[in-house]
Parts: sequence; structure tokens; C-alpha cells
Amino acid sequence: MFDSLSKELSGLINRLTTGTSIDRKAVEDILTDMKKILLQSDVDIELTDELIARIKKKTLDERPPAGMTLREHVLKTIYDELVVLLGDQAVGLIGKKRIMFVGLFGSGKTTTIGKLGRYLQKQGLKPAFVALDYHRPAAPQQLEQLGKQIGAPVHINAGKNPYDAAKEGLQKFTKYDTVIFDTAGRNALDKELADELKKLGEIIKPDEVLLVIPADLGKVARVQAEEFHKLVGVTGVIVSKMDGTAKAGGALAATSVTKAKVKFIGVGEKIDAFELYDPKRFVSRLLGLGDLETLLEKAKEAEIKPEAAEKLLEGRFTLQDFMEQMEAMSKMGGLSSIMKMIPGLGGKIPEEMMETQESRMKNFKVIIQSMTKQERETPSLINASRIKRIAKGSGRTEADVRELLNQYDKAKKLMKSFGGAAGMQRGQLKNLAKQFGFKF
Ligand SMILES: Nc1nc2c(ncn2[C@@H]2O[C@H](COP(=O)(O)OP(=O)(O)O)[C@@H](O)[C@H]2O)c(=O)[nH]1
Ligand SMILES: [Mg+2]
Repeated sequence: MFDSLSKELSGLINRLTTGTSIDRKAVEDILTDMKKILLQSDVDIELTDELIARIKKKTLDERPPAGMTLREHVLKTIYDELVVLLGDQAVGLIGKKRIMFVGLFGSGKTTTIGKLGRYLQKQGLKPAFVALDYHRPAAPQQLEQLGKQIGAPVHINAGKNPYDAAKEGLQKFTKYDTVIFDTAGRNALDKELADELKKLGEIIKPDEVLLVIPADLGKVARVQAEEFHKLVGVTGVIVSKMDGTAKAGGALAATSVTKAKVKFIGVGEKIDAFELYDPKRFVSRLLGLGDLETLLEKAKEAEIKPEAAEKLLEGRFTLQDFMEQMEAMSKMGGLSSIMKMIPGLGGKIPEEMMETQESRMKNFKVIIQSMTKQERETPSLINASRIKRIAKGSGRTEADVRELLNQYDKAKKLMKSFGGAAGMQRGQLKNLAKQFGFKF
């Protein structure tokens, strides 16, 4: 996610936190590089200049607060200022009954509605969807599919009339907690789209109008957010496709200066690739400080116990845990998104490795299910004859079973080695994180 930006910024932070000594010159160099990184990520030049100037003033012209070294002071200032750049935390969606989605073609509206529906369900709410996009022929079916996938009802108007669809949807779904309306997009915010959205707004009287903006717009996102806001009174923005672009930082910074705040981000095509946008957490992840809070929250959503997440972090696990964790991981959005939330791990594992890993997991599960309880708890017991039996029982080859054992060993070693390396830094990071107001 936001890979290049995160990699570069966490590299910078590494330089700051691990360099032997740090003086004025080192801070200046780091800030020069930081400016380059932000510009590459399409953050507006004016915003970038102001940000760098503020950090310089605070770190080079003012003394660090008592008890803080220059290093810590610089890190904290960078963190604070990035949080300001990337926006305030928005209020969530509590109690919103009617949500209208708006945005241009292909921005990710329909996909995001599916994600939001799932998100609401996880909070114990019952969402329903109404298709208002009759402009693109397959659009209602796309929404219908998503509804099926998460078990939410979808209303489609037989006459393909968006206004009728909106009225019918309102009548039909009075018993649902939240009704989400999927409007049509266009290539640009032209008069036709403007008229349609206005008219729909009058019928629906939404509590919330969410604008979906793809992250690859970069700083142009600002103009789009302002235009939509003027027209339909956007109450929140969702920045989609954060996973696929180097411009994500630019898009977030650009929207943060508009009236409409970013409420959620979309980080992939899958239905769970969706997060509440919290600039503090986001920045700590960008800087490679890890995001234990989000990790534990996701673990809660996926119904795995915090102890299990801790075990995973520390590399203590049996094959039974391995299997449960594989299942939980896929619920939490896959191995790669989890790795990025662990302090000191962000970006250290190649993406291809993650992908093969994820596809193998399914196979592994079947194999583990053919093992005895004892074997799962103490994998070292598994000798050649047991391998034979397990292979037979699971309908896989012996080579498959060996591969699983191999992978398990590797994963364990990998986590341990990272645990050690990151562990040394972890104490330091925890201290700093505490100063930033994180709870552990
Ligand atoms: N990688 C990625 N793709 C996304 C994301 N959100 C949407 N998409 C893709 O963007 C394309 C357009 O999405 P769609 O929901 O149909 O856009 P709409 O025209 O605004 O309704 C689809 O191929 C989606 O799978 C995201 O967060 N990440
Ligand atoms: Mg759509």
C-alpha cells in the first residue's frame, strides 16, 4: 500500500533514528530529501514548502522540549507535521441512514459501496443498496453481485429510471439501518451529471454524501472535491485505489485542504480492502513506525484473539496456530497488508513472495486438516512415515506436505529474525510512540 512513499519515508526515518550522530546538517539533508519524496508523491509544491519550512523552524530554531533528544524532537515534529498535511480525522458514519455515493466513472463507487456495506455489517448494522446507475448497462448487476456477496439486498428499478429507483428504494428499505445509493458517474462533472445528482439529492435527502476519488488523481483531487462539494454538498470523501499509485500522498494532502474530509480509504479490489482513515495511524505506518492499533483492531474484526496476534508477531506458533492464522490473515486482508502494520517490517518482504504464499495457503489448510492434534502441536514429530500418511489422507503429494513443513519452519524463522531485529528497535519506538499519544 502506498508503497513507494512509505518505503522512501521510512528509509528517511531509519536514517534519522539509526545514524551515529545527528546535527543541523544531517537534519537539513533529511528535510531536503523529504521534500523530494513529497513532490514525487504529487503533493502540491506550496503545501510541501510550507511543511518543510515549519519543520525547519521547529527543529533548527527552537530547542527540543525537556527530556527529548534532537533526534526524537525531529522525528516527532516530522510526524506531527505530516499528520497536519494529511488531514484531520473525520467523524465516522454513526447513525447515518441514507448515504448517497457520488463520483466520476470508474472512480470506484460501486466497489466501495460493497466494502462499506461489509464494514457496516461488521459493526452489527444492516445495510441495503439501491442502484441508480442506469447510464452504464452493467452497473446495476455489478451492485447486485456485491450485495449477494455480503448478503445485503439490492433494489433495481425495472424501468431503468434512477428517480423511480430512489423512491422505491426508500419505501422498500425502511427496516434497514443504512440505505446506500449508487449514482451514475460521467467522464466529467458536466451539466447532465450535475442535474441528475441534484434531482436525486432532493428525492433521497441524504444524511451523508460520500464522494469517491481515485488516489491516482494526485493533487488534482482538490479541484474535483471542491467541484462536487459546491454542487451536492459532499460530507465526506473516500479515496480509493490507494494501493495502486505513487500519488496517494498527493491525493490525501489535496483533499485535506478542502471542506470535505477523507473518511475512508480503499486499499485494494477485495471487499475487505477498506479502512477508516485516521491520519495519525496512517502517518505512523508511512514512517514505518508500525500500526499495532490497526492490527489489533483488524484482529478483533476477524475474531482472532489479541494473544494470537502477539504470538504471530513474536514467531511463536504451532501448525494449528499456523492454520488459524492463515485463515485469520485472509480475513484481515491478506498477509501483505498485515506485514505492513508490524513495526520494522513494512516493505521488507517482496510482494511476489506474499502472493505465492497466499495461494499456497489454501493447499496447506487441507494438509493440516489431515494431521493429528499432536502433530499440529508438535510438528517436529512428523517423520517420513507420517508424511506418507498425511499425504494420502489429504489427497496431496508427499512433496506438498514437505513443502508445508518447510514453509512453516521458514515462516517461524523469518518472524523470529524480524522479531529480534525489530525487537531491538521496538523499545525505542514504543517510547516514542507513547510520546505521540499511542496506547500500547
Ligand atoms: N486496486 C484497486 N482497485 C479498485 C479499488 N476500488 C475500486 N477499484 C477498481 O476500480 C474499477 C472501477 O470501480 P467501480 O466500482 O466500477 O467504479 P464506479 O464506476 O465509480 O462505480 C474496478 O475495476 C474496481 O475493481 C481500490 O481500492 N483498489
Ligand atoms: Mg458504478
